[in-house]
Amino acid sequence: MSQHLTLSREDIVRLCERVEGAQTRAYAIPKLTDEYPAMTIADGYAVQAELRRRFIAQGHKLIGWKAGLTSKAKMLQMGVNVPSIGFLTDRMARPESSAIKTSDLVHPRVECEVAFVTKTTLTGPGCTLQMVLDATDYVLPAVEIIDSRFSGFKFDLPSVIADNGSSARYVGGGRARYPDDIDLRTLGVVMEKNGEIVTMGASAAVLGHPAEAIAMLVNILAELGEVLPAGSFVMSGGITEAIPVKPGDSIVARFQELGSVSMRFID
Ligand code: OOG
Ligand code: MG
Repeated sequence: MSQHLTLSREDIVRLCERVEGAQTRAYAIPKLTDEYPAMTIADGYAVQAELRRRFIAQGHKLIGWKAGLTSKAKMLQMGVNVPSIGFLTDRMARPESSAIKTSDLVHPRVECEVAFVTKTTLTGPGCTLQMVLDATDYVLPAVEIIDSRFSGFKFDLPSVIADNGSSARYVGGGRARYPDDIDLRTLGVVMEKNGEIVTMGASAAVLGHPAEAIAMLVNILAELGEVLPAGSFVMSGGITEAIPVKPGDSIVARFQELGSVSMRFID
């Protein structure tokens, strides 16, 4: 990590328990830097790693990873201009077209993302866009349901990293495609909420090419001493800003070349 650790082991465990409580019982907490203003990005990843360790010890399975804050729209919306990563487990996955409960979430928002499924291990540092494309089995459209555990959905980079990049739920679907068969930079996406278009964009919004976000993610994993194993499901980050949802809302994300992903929200 480019920044050093400032938190003690006890602080890391304490903050992890605070984030875990907020995630599993769905309540908002103040951002962690209110109490620990010197917290660094490395501290954030140390809390996130402890959270991952606990979830896996509880029987959750690691399915893959997510890149976050990889588009201008997302950076502007959240006021943070450095990308981040978080992990994804089996407990966060929801089927396409399903009804997603909101009573176990704080203030959910949805965003359209291109997801990659890998067929060989990717290792950093020095992972490139071409290495990602060569290691990609197929791509598919996805909707991420993010849910910051911080009050007012307001945070800074160390806090949001500790909160696992606001990860809450994700839905993959649509039509899987081989990366060589489509131009991954120019995919248009339109999001509809209750039948009305609420936001739209193109995949190049994500670091110029969504595979670039996966390369960035692999290089951050390398700094954490990890690799991206074959068979990982990896989301490249929201193309547009995230849209709030509440019970009764239905969402359809329509992706050029990749089909659509839909879901509805219930209490
Ligand atoms: C942080 C997570 C960002 C994305 O796709 O950019 C993210 C947040 O906005 O709460 O998942
Ligand atoms: Mg996202």
